[in-house]
Amino acid sequence: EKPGLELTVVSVPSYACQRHTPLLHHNTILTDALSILAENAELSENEGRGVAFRRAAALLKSLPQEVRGAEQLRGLPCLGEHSLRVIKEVLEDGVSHEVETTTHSEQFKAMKALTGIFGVGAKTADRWFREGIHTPSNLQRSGHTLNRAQRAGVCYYDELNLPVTKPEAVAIGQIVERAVHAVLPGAEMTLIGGFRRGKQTGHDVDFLITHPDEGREEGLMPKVVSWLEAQGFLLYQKTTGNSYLESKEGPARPASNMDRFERCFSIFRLSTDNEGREIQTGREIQTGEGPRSWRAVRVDLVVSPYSQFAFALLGWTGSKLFERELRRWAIHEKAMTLSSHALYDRKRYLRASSEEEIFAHLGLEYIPPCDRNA
Ligand code: DCP
Ligand code: MG
Repeated sequence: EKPGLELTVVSVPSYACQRHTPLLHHNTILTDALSILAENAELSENEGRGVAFRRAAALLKSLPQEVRGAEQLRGLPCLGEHSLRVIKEVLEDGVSHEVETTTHSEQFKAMKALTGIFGVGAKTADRWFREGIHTPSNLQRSGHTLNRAQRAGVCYYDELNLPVTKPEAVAIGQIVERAVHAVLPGAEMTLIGGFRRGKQTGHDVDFLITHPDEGREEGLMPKVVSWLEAQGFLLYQKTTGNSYLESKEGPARPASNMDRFERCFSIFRLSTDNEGREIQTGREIQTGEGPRSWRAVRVDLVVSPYSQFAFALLGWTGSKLFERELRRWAIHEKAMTLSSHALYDRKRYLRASSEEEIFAHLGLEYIPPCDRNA
């Protein structure tokens, strides 16, 4: 063995929720390759395969050094046969044949382009692909009837595929805060999702809203949405109601991983005009009709009762794989069920008012949001 190549890792735990995974890490070339294969598997609705690649990538993201040779990977968990093969190829040749073939494949490109339309999932995109529709313009010419979300998705396609910057997220946050305080004084708003994990860009901006007096948050979402609509901040919105059943023993046990909070999927109209009132993101959007002074931004709003706030915060901070790993840890290692609403030790509801308490209930070391980038 070549000297100096051995990683100074004694052991790496196998669940991503047991590890610190920073945003910036040492193995981007490898994780980019694995992420392409994960994405392709997800677009082909092969969830198991997607998760396997995501777990392998997450393991590499948590390593303290760059991997230079396959021998350094001996004894590490989460690296399946297929992932190892891809990693070795990239280490030896600089590229993986399978990754190259995938990124150049017509199907992958079309599926990415079509699922890049807001309101279009893998199933719909696949159906259209089989009909010979490969791009949003193919779709527009096809004469297909689109639903309201998809029409907005096509209309703002380019902008919604432009990363949302941190200053834009902050500007949106100021607007949402004004809305929330206008309709319910004392309500609290927290930035969640990727931006809470320290990301500098995102595909959307996510916010969690609550009120310290339990019950006051009920019916809050329609009021927030009406205020935003009246002020002309919304290009699109779809609100789904809270369908969560509560009993004296605490929130109902999760029937699935689906959240049942009051939720609003929206597209904001964010002013980018430096002459504009409060928002100064200084970004000019080019359209077919020339430049304009606002851009469309995807924004997700979630309302949670105060008693469930810590669970909602933990469940909505992500990353998606980190969340999945937390739930897997809870079930398989602790015989507990975790959701964005509650944690149950068999039948017993475990109360928590902070993320730290939830990690403690789960017997896990606390991992701060910036280290949940699995
Ligand atoms: N989430 C989840 N499962 C879902 C939807 C959301 O676990 N089906 C959680 C984890 C995500 C968070 O909510 O991190 C926000 O969802 P996003 O899709 O917005 O993901 P991110 O904010 O992490 O990424 P991006 O920067 O692309 O918005
Ligand atoms: Mg997000």
